[in-house]
Amino acid sequence: MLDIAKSERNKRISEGGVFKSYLTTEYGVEIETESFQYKISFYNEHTIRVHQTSHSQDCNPYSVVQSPKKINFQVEDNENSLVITSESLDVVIDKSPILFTFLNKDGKILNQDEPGLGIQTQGEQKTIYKKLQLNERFVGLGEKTGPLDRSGKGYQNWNTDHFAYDIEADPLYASIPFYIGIHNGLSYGVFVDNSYKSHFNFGASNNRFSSFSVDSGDMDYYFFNGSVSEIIQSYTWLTGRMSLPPMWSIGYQQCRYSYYPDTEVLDVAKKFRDKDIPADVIVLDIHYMDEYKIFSWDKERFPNPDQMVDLLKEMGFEVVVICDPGIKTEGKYLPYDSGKKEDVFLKYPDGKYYEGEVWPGWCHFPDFTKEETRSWWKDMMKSYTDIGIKGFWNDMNEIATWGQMLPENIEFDFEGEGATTRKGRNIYGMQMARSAYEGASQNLDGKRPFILTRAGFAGVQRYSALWTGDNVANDEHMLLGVRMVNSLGLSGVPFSGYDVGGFAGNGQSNLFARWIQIGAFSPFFRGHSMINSHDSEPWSYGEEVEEISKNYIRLRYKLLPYIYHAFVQASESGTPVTRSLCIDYTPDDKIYAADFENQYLFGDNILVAPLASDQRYGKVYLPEGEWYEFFTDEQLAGGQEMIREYALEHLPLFIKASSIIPVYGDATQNSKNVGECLELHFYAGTDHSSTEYYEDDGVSYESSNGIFHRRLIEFAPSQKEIKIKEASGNYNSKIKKLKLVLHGFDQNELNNWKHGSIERKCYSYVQPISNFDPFEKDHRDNLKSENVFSTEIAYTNEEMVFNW
Ligand code: MIG
Repeated sequence: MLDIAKSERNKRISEGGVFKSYLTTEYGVEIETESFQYKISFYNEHTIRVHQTSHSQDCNPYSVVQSPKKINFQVEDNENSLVITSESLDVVIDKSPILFTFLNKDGKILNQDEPGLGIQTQGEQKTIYKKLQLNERFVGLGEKTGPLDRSGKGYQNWNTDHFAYDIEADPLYASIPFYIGIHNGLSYGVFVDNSYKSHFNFGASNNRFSSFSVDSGDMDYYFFNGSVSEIIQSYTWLTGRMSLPPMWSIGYQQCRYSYYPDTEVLDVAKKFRDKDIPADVIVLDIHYMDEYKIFSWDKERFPNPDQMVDLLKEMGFEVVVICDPGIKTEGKYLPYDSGKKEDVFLKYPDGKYYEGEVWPGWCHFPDFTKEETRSWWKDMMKSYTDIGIKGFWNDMNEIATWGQMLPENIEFDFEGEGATTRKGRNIYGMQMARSAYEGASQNLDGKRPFILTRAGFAGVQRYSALWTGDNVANDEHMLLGVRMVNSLGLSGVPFSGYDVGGFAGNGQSNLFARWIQIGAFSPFFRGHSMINSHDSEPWSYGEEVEEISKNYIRLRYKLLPYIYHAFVQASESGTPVTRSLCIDYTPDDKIYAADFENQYLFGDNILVAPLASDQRYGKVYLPEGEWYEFFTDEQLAGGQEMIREYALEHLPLFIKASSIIPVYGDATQNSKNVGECLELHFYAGTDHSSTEYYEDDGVSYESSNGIFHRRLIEFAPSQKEIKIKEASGNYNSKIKKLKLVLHGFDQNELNNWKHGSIERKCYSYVQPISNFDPFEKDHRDNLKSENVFSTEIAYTNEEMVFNW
């Protein structure tokens, strides 16, 4: 008996196998053990793939868009280990049993397999155990609830529809098996490239290891080294980046489950214009359809959809329509008939189409993992694109069906490789988003579409924005949404957001006021709420909240050049639009504390400290450096915690000293009406800084043909110089007038200003709120700065230099 137990244990200890032989390849090494093959390959200097496989490979063809690259490395074959050294990263592979250790060039251990556990197999499930490092933190993993630092927590990846989820619920709609580990001033990333259900343990219920498991398929992961921001760059290089979305999709979007009939849709749009609240999009939820059948319109509620779309366009609105994947199994319904003819639907192993029940009734589901299906979907989408619709909201693509128990034996094409639900489920939503993106891009003849999805997987950012599903109208959810969007940003998805105001339940007016303020600093900015709940538009909560909403929506539009530039950064380097402070202030323990973990940088320079709706005092932590209160220009030293009083209309926002913020001061109505004046705001400081002003037509892909207007702006305080470099690109900027706005500058210094007059002014990013309640009078904050200097000149393409 004892012997059996012992040999069983020995077997479990060494499941990585014992080294037999190895071979050096162009990209790394291949190791044979008695049980497995390990393929270790460099993808770039900072990215190395560890792929454990047996004779038949079982990989994910959908997430990675790069292939291995030749870089310089050496292999040293020692008695007990194989050592791979490269310019930025070394890997030591113990031979008996196989164990991996990753080290940086200072010889510091970034990450290592836990000796004694290593890799283990139970049935088809494989788990890698990693030694828990001293005070190790874990961030990322995409759309997950819970804290910024996930240490002590465990999660699963299995795309799941979860209405009104609990604030600790897991899993949710989208899965991104990528996280970043942080310890001892070091950081590394791990992307587990396997679409089966996966499990991550960051030291939950144990003090020995962190681990990741895949329920089946190959254990195939990528290891990244570098700073947190370099790791995000490498991960998004590997899995692809967002292409620049249409400018209008970055504006305010108004949604409701559901606006109907067409006259109500037009009324809502008109109300924005009458009230002078900017907005770009009206979103149509499921009631636009005839009995919820996709690619159809309800004939009574929407008799002339093309006319309605035209009228909305005249008012300056784009239209986004919801798209559910289920195709009702009903004859004489084109998508059903042609879908059967083209054989595009998911099947059971016996070849019968899978049928599941959802909004339209019993449905078949297009197999988006098949090329022919994606091209069929593109043709179906013509009914929308032909009438000028450019926005597509992909819902229910987990796949959600009544019963929430998608059978596990359904077969997916998987680009001809074949897979069942177990491997295909997490991929489905992403491939639906891909179909929408590729289909709409082709149908729209050179115009950028806007694609939104609920479900997704690693790489979904190439096709779509993502929102966090059915949240609840309360403070905890509002703050959770901020963390989820920040976590998505750490995980390669820069364009994401939450239902502003809360989807399920009815929120109080203060909650909406706070939520719209915070939402204005979210990459995707959309108000949405559920059927049978109160109205939830910016004017639905009384005049005070309407004024607040108007201020912050307008502020969003004023900041469009700053935000658009952050989107350009995301599309070029993967740097997210909302940046958890763990990106730029990684070693600062304070930023992970429960009081401060929701704070983030919006773009390069604006720090947002979200505040709950009932909080009149905000606890804020400013990391190292010098800061300005955004509205008042009060100067604040970083590296300190503060408790500050905040009126309801005042969101805690701070600007880094030496920042340059481009602003469209005259923006109105929508993203097409940003005015002809570019304000460049400079905040006095000691550091040199630079940014770019970027403009293009906002709707086409012509920027890739050089049709853009782009220029570097440099601010050198010690040289007392502002330099706006010559513009590059062939786009004719709409800007005619340049306004320099200097914050925190010394009057005496500016006496030397050499470029005409510069005047001391009062500046405010927002309008004062009316005094609705005399008792509240003392609680109104004075959101303006008295100490700003500004000057105006003509805007030209040549280099402009200013000294003082
Ligand atoms: O079964 O289309 O998350 O935003 O309003 C619910 C109706 C289906 C779920 C989405 C929500 C949307 C709703 N949808």
